[in-house]
Amino acid sequence: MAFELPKLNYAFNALEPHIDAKTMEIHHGKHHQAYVTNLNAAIAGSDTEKLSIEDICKNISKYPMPVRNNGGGHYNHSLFWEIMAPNAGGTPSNEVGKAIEADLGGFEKFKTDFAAAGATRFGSGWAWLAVKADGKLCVCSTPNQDNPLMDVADCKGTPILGMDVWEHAYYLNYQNRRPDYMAAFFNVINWNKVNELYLKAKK
Ligand code: MN3
Repeated sequence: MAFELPKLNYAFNALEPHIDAKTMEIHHGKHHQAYVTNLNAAIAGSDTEKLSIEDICKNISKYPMPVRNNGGGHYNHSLFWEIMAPNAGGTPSNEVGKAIEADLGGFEKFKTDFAAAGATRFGSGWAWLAVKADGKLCVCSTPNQDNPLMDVADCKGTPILGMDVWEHAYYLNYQNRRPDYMAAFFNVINWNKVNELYLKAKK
């Protein structure tokens, strides 16, 4: 088995009331598990099994669509679980918070731009905060399970924060109210983890 479903660092109900337990249970145990199972099936017996998910994403144009969709799904969700936490949110004052001020015109503007990236993504996809090759932050979105690591992405960089705007991420609790889900998401962002990823990406 090349890839495995990562364990959550918190209980399914730990992000309530912002993200409900049933959504977390299905999202992690069914959706993410399916990406892992389908990725493993797509690469079974090939040398791709020896690669990291990051390296697969970086050269995704060389792979068939099942690897792009399920490999992206595995990478994106593994990041997603880590950048959320109970008793989180707020305004970051750490290094990434300072970089948001310097590179993105301040935290309020970042919130507006990040929500707009999620709101204007038609259908399914992700909104991202990423570190570009020049070390500066950027906000963007990708369709389906693509991400900024992929060589096919319109916006390229190292993702440090991702927001899933597929309906399966919010429909049980928020139905069609994607903006309400996105507003709630800001209450569970684990800025300590985002900062850790920011510092690592800057190296
Ligand atoms: Mn999802």
